[in-house]
Amino acid sequence: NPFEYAPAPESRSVVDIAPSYGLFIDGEFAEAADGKVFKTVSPATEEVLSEIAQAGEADVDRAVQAARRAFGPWSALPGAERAKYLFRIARIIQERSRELAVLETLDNGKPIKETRDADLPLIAAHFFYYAGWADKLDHAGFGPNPKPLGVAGQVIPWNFPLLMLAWKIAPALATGNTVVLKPAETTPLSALFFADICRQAGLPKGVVNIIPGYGDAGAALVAHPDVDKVAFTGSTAVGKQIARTVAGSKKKLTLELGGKGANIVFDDAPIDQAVEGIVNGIFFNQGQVCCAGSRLLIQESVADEVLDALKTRLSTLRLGDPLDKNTDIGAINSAEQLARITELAEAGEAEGAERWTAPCELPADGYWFAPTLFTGVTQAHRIAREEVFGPVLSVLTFRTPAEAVAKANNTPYGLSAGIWTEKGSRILSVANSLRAGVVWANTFNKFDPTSPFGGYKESGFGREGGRHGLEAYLNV
Ligand code: TXE
Repeated sequence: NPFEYAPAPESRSVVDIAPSYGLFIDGEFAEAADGKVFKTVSPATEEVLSEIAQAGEADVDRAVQAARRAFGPWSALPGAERAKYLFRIARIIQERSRELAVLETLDNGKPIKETRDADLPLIAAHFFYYAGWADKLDHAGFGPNPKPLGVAGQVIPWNFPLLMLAWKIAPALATGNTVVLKPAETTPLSALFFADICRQAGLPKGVVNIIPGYGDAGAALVAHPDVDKVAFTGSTAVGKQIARTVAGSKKKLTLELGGKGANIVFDDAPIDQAVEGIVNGIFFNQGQVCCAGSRLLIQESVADEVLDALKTRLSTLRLGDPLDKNTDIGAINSAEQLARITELAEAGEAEGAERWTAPCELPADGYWFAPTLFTGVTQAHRIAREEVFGPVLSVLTFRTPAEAVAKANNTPYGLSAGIWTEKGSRILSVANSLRAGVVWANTFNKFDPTSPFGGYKESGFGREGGRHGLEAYLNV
């Protein structure tokens, strides 16, 4: 029993969740115009955490109008003044990071180890980084005096709720835009706490508006005629729909969609290090990561060795209470996502791949999926082509570097890839041949606010992060 000696879970008491929350519009929390609400639950226990006002079309309109009114004065502030607000927000995030980490873990289901050590530090770093740009836009290489676009309508997913918010809001504010952001319906809480942080930082009202709701609210926001810029992270299907809505309008668009990343292990790779990277690549955040290394490509001569080491390592992972500091694998975010993962894993078996499941007990309540890998996968299998967005690794083999590259690129997606080899020359040649927005070498899932992130092909377009991330919010 892996839980027997586990120390006490991270204290839930550091976060005070109110029984209900309103929409954050024009600096105030308010009910939805039609009074609708929805519940957000903890995916690890199915306990209701809070009741949330559900935005409809009228609320979207109210929020966009508030952002429009705020745009004039906000964009007219000297960059150094906007920077002060962003620095203040970054510092408050740091001060409240324990509370936010516990909150995010409760609402999302991911291990506290991840929210505490990965999400929150990256979130604060993102605000610090873009705060630093706010007074230097004339020197960002876009020519003199680049101008903000106006009102940004931003729709984000549930896998990194507060980090995706940071990726969207920090560059938008630094460049002088105002924001209406719709968080995902299963993870609205950290965005609402962020609204409170905006108040704490004294951010002028209307500069940031947070409107929790479902896809219909996202669609209304994207279609609103007074929105100047749309930024979306989510499924490729919805991304395509948004592209159709925005087509022909004045709106600027960036899309960050799905992925099917290849993690390529060559025969000269440092195997122990590679195994850690493979585990991180697909089991971090239960595999609910757009840039997950969900396809493992192993050179044939080391395939058995790598798989043995991988199974041994996977057998040591602890699945369970996400608030326990020792937990490696938390809950799946929702019943719907669990159903999607289950369906694709069943398709893997039905199509003839061999399924291996890490030995672990699944808790009775909540949404859980044990770390799973499939061997004997061919390129035609659905689990080799479709994004599972869960803790499911598809293993393929290759003989030559050229074959590895061909297989890695044989996907409609192009977000991420990993290379494991001791040869520097091979890293360079393979990385240059991969059609992916990010290629990691001898590591995986490393993020930094200074690096642009985004996709090739159906993984979307536009870049977030780094200097390039500014461009998406400027007329240059
Ligand atoms: O995504 P949706 P879902 C992939 C992943 C996952 C699948 C489905 O493969 O299994 O998508 O997840 C809002 N107009 N990714 O259903 O529906 C929605 O309310 C405007 C990859 O959760 O795309 C939420 O806020 N907005 C991905 C956001 O879009 C709409 C992260 C994402 O939800 C809308 C998430 C509409 N018509 C899922 N319909 C990544 N790239 O990281 C829904 N939304």
